[in-house]
Amino acid sequence: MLKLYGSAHSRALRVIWLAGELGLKYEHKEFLPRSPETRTTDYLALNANARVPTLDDDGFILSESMAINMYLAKKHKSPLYPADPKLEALCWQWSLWETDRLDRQIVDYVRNTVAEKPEDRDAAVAAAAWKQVQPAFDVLEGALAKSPWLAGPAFSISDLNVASALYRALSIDVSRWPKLDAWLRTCWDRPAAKKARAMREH
Ligand SMILES: N[C@@H](CCC(=O)N[C@@H](CS)C(=O)NCC(=O)O)C(=O)O
Repeated sequence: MLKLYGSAHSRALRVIWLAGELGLKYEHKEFLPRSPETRTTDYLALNANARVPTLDDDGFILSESMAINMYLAKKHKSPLYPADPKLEALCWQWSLWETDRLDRQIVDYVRNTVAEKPEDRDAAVAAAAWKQVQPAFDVLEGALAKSPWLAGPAFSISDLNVASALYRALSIDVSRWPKLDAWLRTCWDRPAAKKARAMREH
């Protein structure tokens, strides 16, 4: 039995999107970040970080959203997971790059500019985050100017992992990076992405 811990209001969003692409059935424990459910002894035994998402695949326990997506796509022999080791490596490269360069930064920027109530925003946090988001967006723009997809000739787990992590960028103006803008919207236009997004925004 496959079980996913983590609400669509968390980084589980990217796993929900992938599960939709793969047509997987799973039990969904919609735990919110920092909720009491993530602090129980049972949950801490699955994920000592007390964070979401966590995957339980018939007793195989995995955390880290990017690793979960790579695992599921590979295990289910998805066309989204390239067989060519070089393209596979590019998928790892972009997923790790996103985690390092943008994962926290884009959330900090968007929360402190548009997502939170004005009284809860911190302009200094937003400014510091934006300083990091801009060069990372330049890198993506450069890559997407050379190729419409991040790893190989078609949409892959690489695009899914990076675009899903950029969910927050959907609510800001990124037209300064036209390739990134178009790519992000194309990725999020996929039926599984729209379904995942609807779960978050309903
Ligand atoms: N690198 C981890 C990050 C997991 C993470 O930070 N999840 C957030 C929700 S999006 C969380 O559970 N936060 C709870 C906390 O900070 O205590 C991943 O990608 O899975």
